[in-house]
Parts: sequence; C-alpha cells; structure tokens
Amino acid sequence: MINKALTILFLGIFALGCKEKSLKSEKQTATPNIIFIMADDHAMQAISAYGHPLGKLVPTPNIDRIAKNGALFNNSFVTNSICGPSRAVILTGKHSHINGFRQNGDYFDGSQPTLPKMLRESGYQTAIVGKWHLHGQPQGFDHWKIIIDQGNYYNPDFIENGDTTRIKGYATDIITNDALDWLQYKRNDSLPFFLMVHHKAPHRNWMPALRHTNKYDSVQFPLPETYFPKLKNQKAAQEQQQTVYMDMYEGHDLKMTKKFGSTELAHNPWKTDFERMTVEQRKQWNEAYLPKNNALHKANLTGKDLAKWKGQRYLQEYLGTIAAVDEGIGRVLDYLEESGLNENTLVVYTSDQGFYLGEKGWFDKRFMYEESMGMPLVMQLPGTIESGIKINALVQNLDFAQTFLDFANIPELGLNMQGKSFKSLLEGSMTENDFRDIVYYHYYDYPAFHMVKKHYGIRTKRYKLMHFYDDIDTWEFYDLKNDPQELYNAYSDDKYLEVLTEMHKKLDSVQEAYQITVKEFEQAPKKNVELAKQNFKRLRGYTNN
Ligand code: SGN
Ligand code: CA
Repeated sequence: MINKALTILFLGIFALGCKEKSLKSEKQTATPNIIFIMADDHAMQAISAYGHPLGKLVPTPNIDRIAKNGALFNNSFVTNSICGPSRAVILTGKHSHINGFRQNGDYFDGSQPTLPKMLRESGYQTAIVGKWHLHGQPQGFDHWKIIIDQGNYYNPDFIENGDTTRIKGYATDIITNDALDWLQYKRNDSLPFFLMVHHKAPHRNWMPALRHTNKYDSVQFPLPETYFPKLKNQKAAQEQQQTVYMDMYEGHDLKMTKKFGSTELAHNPWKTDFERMTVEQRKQWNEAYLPKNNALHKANLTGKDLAKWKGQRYLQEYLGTIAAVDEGIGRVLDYLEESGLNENTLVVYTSDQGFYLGEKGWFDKRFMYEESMGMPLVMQLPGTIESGIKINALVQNLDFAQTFLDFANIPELGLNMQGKSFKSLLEGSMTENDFRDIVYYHYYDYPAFHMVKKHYGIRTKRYKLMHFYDDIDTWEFYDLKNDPQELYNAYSDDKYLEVLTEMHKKLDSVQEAYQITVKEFEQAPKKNVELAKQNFKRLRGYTNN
C-alpha cells in the first residue's frame, strides 16, 4: 500500500518535471535568446577547434561543439588587451577613450548606455553571473551574481544584489551552476533572455579543479619555437616583465615548493587560495602536488632546463584550469538541447582577450601582437548560422553589442556605438572583404603589472603598425604574411616604404574617425613608474641575456 502510494507520488513528481520541461521548450520567442560565455585570458592556441598543436593535444570538445554547430572566427580582435577595458567595450560598443574605462582600476561609469540596458528596455530579461571587474555594481541586469574583483578559485565570495556570501566549491563549477540555475528556475520564461556567463578561469594563478590537478602531468607540451627569443629592435618587448622563466612567481604561479617533502610554497608574495580551502580540499591538493614537486627537487634542474620545466608546469596548470570551463560549457549546451531552447538561442564563446602560452617566452597579454590581440570566438544559432563555417573577416569585441542588437531586431539602438554588426557575415549575406579592412587598438595600462608600455596601432589583413608613444616613442611594423611571429620589426626597411606610407595615412584616418584627439594621449593617469617597478620585482631564474 505504502509502496503503491510512493510510486504514484513519484510518477506525479516525474510528470510535473516533464510538464515543466515541455512547457519551457514550447515557449520559443521571435527574437533569439543570447548566451554570452566569456572566459578570462583563454588563448586561441588552447582551443582544439583552432587547430594549434597545443589545442590538439588537450582537446576542448565542448567549445569545439559550438564551432561545429556554427561559426569559428579566425580574425577576432580585442581593442585593448586587458580585462576591465575589454568588458567595458563589450558592454558599450565604444572604444576605451569614449567609454572612459582605459585601464584596470578605472571606474566604469555605469550610467552610460549599455547593451544589457538596451536589451532589457526592449523586453529581454538580462542576467550576469561570474566576473565583473569594472568596480561598482552592474546596471541593466534583472539578475546579477558576481565575484569580487579577480575573485578566487576555491570557495569564492560572490555578491548577489548587494549581499556577499562565500560559496564552497570551485569557481568555474559554481558559475556554471548559477547560470543553469537561473536558466532553469529563476528567469521569466515568457521573455527572451540575455545571459552573460563570465568565468574567472583560466586567469593567473591558474588553479585547476581538484579533479583536474593531475590531468596533464604526463603530457609533454611543445614549447613555442620562440620560447627563448633573441629580440632586436623591439624595445617594448625587450623591456616587458612577463617572461615565464623570469617573472612568474615560483610558488604562487608555478606551485613549486621550498624543499623536498614540504608542501610550503616557494616565492609566494600574496595570499593564496590555500587559506580559503577546507582541510579536505587542501589535503587533496597536497596529495596531487607533493609527488610532482618532490620529483622536481630530485631532478635539481638549473638554467635553461629549469626554464623549460617552468614552461611545462605553466601549461599543465593553465590547461588544467581550462578543463572545467569546457565541461561547464558542455553542461550549458546539454541543457539547451534537452530543453529545446537550443533552437532559438545564440550561443557565443569568447575570452576577454588572448594570452601568451610561452610565445616570445611570455605569459599574460597587453601587447598588440597576435597572441594577445586575438580573441577566440565561436558562435552557434541553428537555422541562421550554417554549421561548421569559418569566418576570416576582421571583427572586434567592439562589434558584439551591435551584433546582438541586430539579432534582437533593434539595430537602431546601436547607432551611437563605434563597432559594426557582423550578423550578415554569420548569415552568409556579406562577404569578408566587404566587412572591414582595418582594426584599431589602444593599450594604456603603464606602468603596471608586467610593464608593457602604452601603445596604439592598426592591423589590416596583412600588416600591422604600432606606436609605443609614451615612454620610448618607438614605431613597429610587421608583415604578418612573411613574419607571423612578429619578430622582425620592418619599420625601417625600405622595401616597405610605400606600404608604410599607406599605413600611416590609414592610422590617421582611423584615429580621426574614432574621435581620438591629441589630448587623449595625456588622459590616462600617469602613475609612478618607480613605485610600480618596486611592486613588481623580477625573480631569480634563467635569463636570456
Ligand atoms: C593580476 C595578475 C596579473 C594580470 C592582471 C590583470 N597577477 O594582477 O598577472 O596581468 O591581474 O589581469 S595575479 O598574480 O595577481 O593574478 S586581467 O585579466 O584582470 O586584466
Ligand atoms: Ca583577462
């Protein structure tokens, strides 16, 4: 009798669950929903769909799934390769000097018009979960739950509508859970939605989930040919402080320990997530790292061998951290497919900028060189975007807002923005050559971490012109066809005189079109160079000099 009652109850609950699901799948809206998933510092080289040898070694099946279902962009670029500024450009569709957020630490003026506000006013439900990094509270969102500043990987604090709570678990998983929770239970399913899912991962100091801490221990990664570069005529590149074997903190970043048998980290100037971990989490972490760190102590590496080892450890940590991002994307895609939402949802995956995985010996971003100016970008919308297409047109994060407004059938709201909708490229109604032939870039965050000097420049399909204007006043010019690794600064090469003259003209006209005035170069607050240098001390280690 009791058994029968339980069975009926169970079937009832099951039926209710199914009913809710089928109800949701019936509610398709005329304008597509938009899910914008963005990681922090995810390099294209680390995504298998891009075909780079590294990506092929450590597949990202779920990001690739989006590329297979839809489009992969080969030439997607950031306007200013640093976190907060990239996010501000995405929200406003305006360059940093217009939206006012030029460098990390600036304050985002949330009262200005933004993409989420426009979508919301036009009937979309809007939400953001994860990294914000613009200071101040998000505006224009019906729901927001964000990590504080850079946040933490383990047991991070989240602010939800003003209240701060520490949530036990791993940041990437929590952010994925929050996104799914909002999609499944919290949104009003009679409205189209715009959901931004902003992962913290794989930002420095690259802490993989406990289930992934040993994932790549036995993989031998190919280090880039340029891992030990001999740089010439590239003054800013020669003076940066983001070289893996010179500038990474051995404890904090590489999780190296002080001595054999110890779990105490080597150089570790800041608080780590270890202090936030539970006893059990810490135990599992130590079990994963102690044997591999002991092996390093035993090997007693020095010089170039140690530098190479650091490159391997960096990639193990970085790629291990990405594994959970890819799994999370898989969970979101599965839910969309199961619920039927898939048919009418534009799914976007990107990163706030690119990243160096040992090219030129580096980590981090900031430079206008290809690895950090490039952004991975894949998008799917069944029925609208043909599956498996590759787009080579020059697009930028500056274009996202207008593209999404276009998909939402309100392109007129983007009239004051500075990008261009690339919806027609996705639909196949515009050819690449008709889209755009120059992109503009401007980086301001100097002096700061990694000491990359301020610069601006333009990139066409083949050439790149850069000006480090503030400190060293140096020009660089690259022919990307003949020198894809950007090692030969051809600015003084007579062979390019004609092209260079053209490039200078283009640069002037682009700066004029984007309303960049001479005053702009004095705008960014001048910080104290000496102080910044002191804050970022170089470490011992292998040097190229
Ligand atoms: C932190 C990092 C830097 C990084 C900046 C900006 N150091 O300061 O390496 O360049 O963030 O990154 S860390 O050891 O504290 O992580 S950004 O993606 O937020 O712009
Ligand atoms: Ca970033």
